[in-house]
Amino acid sequence: MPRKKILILNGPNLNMLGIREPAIYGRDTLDDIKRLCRDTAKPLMMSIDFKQSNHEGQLVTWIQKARGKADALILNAGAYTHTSLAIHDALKLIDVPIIEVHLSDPEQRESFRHFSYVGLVAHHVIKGKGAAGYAEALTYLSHIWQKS
Ligand code: DHK
Repeated sequence: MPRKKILILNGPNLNMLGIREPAIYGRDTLDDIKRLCRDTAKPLMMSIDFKQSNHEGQLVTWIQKARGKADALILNAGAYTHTSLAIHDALKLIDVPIIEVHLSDPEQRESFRHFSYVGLVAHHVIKGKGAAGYAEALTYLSHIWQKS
């Protein structure tokens, strides 16, 4: 069976993980999370493309380019989760499983983090599990593909 290609996108300020509010986001850096994803993906016969941008338009472009190329998308859109209709619309262009991931649990935080434009189109949401949530997203995908 060919390796499944997973696009993992990270939004604004996630490049600052490790330094950024560690009590909320943990001490893992984005490179640590990338390594965790690589290590988790390998035995699951998945290849990953792991990216981060602080720019909404860049994230939209990457989502558009995933059309017909990626087999699934794991997305932590950072603050754009709660604001970006543009990312929401781009997600509707791709016909693959979308897993929304958050390190923290936005619903346990300020009310302005409770609504998610990504959640309206995501197949599954993993939140509040820190870096381990990314690994769980990969495992979740392998389970849905095993069943199908
Ligand atoms: C990351 C962010 O940057 C916040 O803006 C979101 C999310 C929560 C996270 O928990 O990974 O509200």
